[in-house]
Amino acid sequence: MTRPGTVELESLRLASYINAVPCYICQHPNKHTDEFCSQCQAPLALAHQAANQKNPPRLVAAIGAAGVGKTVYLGTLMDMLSRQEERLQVLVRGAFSVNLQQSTIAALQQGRFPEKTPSEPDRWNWVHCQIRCRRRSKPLELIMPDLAGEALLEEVEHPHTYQIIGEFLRRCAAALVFIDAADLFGGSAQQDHFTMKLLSYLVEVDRDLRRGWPARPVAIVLSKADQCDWAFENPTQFAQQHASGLVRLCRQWFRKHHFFAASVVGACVVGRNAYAEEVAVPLRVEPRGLVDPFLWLLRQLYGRKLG
Ligand SMILES: Nc1nc2c(ncn2[C@@H]2O[C@H](COP(=O)(O)OP(=O)(O)OP(=O)(O)O)[C@@H](O)[C@H]2O)c(=O)[nH]1
Ligand SMILES: [Mg+2]
Ligand SMILES: [Zn+2]
Repeated sequence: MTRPGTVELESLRLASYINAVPCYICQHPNKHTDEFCSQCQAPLALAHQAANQKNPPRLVAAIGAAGVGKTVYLGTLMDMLSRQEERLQVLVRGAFSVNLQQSTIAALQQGRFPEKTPSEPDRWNWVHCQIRCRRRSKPLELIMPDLAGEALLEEVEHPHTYQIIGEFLRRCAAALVFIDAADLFGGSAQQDHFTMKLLSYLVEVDRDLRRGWPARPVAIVLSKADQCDWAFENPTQFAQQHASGLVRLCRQWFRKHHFFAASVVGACVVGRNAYAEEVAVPLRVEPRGLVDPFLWLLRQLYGRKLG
């Protein structure tokens, strides 16, 4: 018996690609009306915004284990930079790019940390920002998504689970790699191991010595440094002492890398949420060292032109 069904005519399928929008991350052609790429789930708003640009936006990765502080760092950094009037002016492009700073700042103002980033790619916040500096007439454009640490771990352990992560990291121009300084200080080797796996994954994605990751700038950010103040005094020495494997790997593979220490809050206490679970409660928002890694990356990417 033949079952009734609907078969899309080949001519109709081809017609739908005449106005196709190539995804900005994986280049897959999508329907103009789609919100997310059907292949990798990146928002098509990125492709629409980039379409009218002479200089296509460059991709910057912010990566690290789950709970390392990526969301808090990115949201606060974007909020600080978009208010700054001197040196460098940052303008966040498109309403969907504002979500990250809005939700982070709202949470911190209410005396809590923002929610964990969901693993589903269509729920990630993608920041597309325009950077104006004195010495350049043309603005620079960057795209930085706030990826979920759990999705990163899954992709690193089982490559191709999250196609979007592989495609994105292959095309990135630079990376901010986060490692939890408080955990390292507490003697945990987990952070060191995961970050080493993550950096090895980057090299696997593109190991070309001239254009691949060995030549791209990598800023390693020791996050939550408020918990171990001396990380601020000498971040490289701190890393050597508490994450020696990572330091060795960086020296071996990444020609342009630098260690930084950063923290968003001045201090935290342990409180309880509505389900009586223990959670960290930020006492004061007191950002330290947030802008330096970002500025360093920009200088590596744009050199003297940055001003
Ligand atoms: N002491 C201190 N704790 C921080 C800081 N930033 C983040 N935290 C703590 O780290 C937790 C996780 O921060 P997030 O920014 O959500 O971490 P994430 O890397 O985005 O995690 P995923 O979304 O799971 O990938 C927060 O809930 C806080 O408890 C900081 O600057 N200092
Ligand atoms: Mg997050
Ligand atoms: Zn895609």
